[in-house]
Amino acid sequence: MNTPISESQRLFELAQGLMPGGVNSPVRAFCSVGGTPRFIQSAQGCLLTDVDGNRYIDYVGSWGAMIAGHAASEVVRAVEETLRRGTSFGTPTMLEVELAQEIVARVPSVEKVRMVNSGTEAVMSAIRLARAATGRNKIVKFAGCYHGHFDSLLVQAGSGVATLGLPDSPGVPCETVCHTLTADFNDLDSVQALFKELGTEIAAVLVEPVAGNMGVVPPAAGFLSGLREITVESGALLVFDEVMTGFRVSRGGAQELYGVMPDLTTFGKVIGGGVPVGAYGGSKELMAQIAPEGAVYQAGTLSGNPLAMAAGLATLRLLDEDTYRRLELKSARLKESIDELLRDAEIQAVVQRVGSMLTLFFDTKAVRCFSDAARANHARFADFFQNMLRHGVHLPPSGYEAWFLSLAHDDAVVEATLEAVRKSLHGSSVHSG
Ligand code: HOZ
Repeated sequence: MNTPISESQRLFELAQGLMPGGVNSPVRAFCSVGGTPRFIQSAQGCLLTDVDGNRYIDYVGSWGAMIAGHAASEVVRAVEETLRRGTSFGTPTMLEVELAQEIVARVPSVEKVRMVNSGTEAVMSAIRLARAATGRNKIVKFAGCYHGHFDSLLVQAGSGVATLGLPDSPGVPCETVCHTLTADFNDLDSVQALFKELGTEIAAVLVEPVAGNMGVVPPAAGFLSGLREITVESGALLVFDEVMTGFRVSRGGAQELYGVMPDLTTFGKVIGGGVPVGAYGGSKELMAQIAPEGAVYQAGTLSGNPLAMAAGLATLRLLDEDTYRRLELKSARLKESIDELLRDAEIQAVVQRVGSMLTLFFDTKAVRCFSDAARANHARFADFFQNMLRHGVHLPPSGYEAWFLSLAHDDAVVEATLEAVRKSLHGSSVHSG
């Protein structure tokens, strides 16, 4: 007898005829882990329910946006009330002012902010500003860091580009990437070498202060402050891409956690509470160069959209010192308990964590840069991923991504996750050595 086809399989087949790979963003297609992406019907807290009625503990969290959990009542209420008053006006609103106030109050390096619609757009705009402000063209990025699908940054990129094993993207003219220089994450010497050769042409160093798009890779001691020193000395700007880490790893993001102030910061994810959003900001002087105050042009029909502003504000208002402390405790417990399970099972793997972001790498040594992340055993991760899914836990479908906890991941959920990890490690073809 044939196994009945699930509704997710049926929809995926249909979707593949209608959308490239059946998805609207590549990592969702399960290419590197195999199998069928689950089509989600609804979500509440940290639980996803798919169209077949299966429930999963969610560690994707819309790739970090859902720090408050899915359909948090405060966020739903704020969006519903806003929705009733109209969805977009193309004129300023009070919500934009309130969200800007909230961001500026939490991040001292940001005195003024511009809202956009995605992290990609935020980074693209920040790079334009950095080039205009310095009168230079070259940008230093790090192998394995991902800053969205903006042409000039699709060079040795992490996230979906790494997951699919694409060297660089066709369709990006070499004239567009000739100003992009690549250094190694956590390797100041590789940055110094670029500055020694081309320092007077470098507009900015762009970095995820905690890399999250090659899996979670924390900055080594002195790395971020070293970037700060190099950029100050050479007159380049330091740009932190905090699309993932902003308002996630602490109240003021990674820059607060590590005590390093960048010139410009990009945001996304958490500040939209699950509605499309992005933002970039910096000092008043730098941001004064953006139109209409200055000549650097950047615009958007839906920028500062009321629904995104309302969802972001409601989310940020849930995030105080106490919620970050609770998130930290839960995340630390999850990591430490997985470490213990790995030790007991004699499986060589490392769990890397910063705040409520973590990644399990099937490798023997700590992962410090993209070549380390690429060396990890991704076939083992795929095996582990499938087992976890079978045991009701939905991880990001790639070993190059971060798992995200939310306020809704309580002790019982962490316990259930650990039980799934224990079964998945034992039930898989993952062996020691
Ligand atoms: N930065 C996110 C993943 N690392 C984006 C999600 C996506 O590419 O779909």
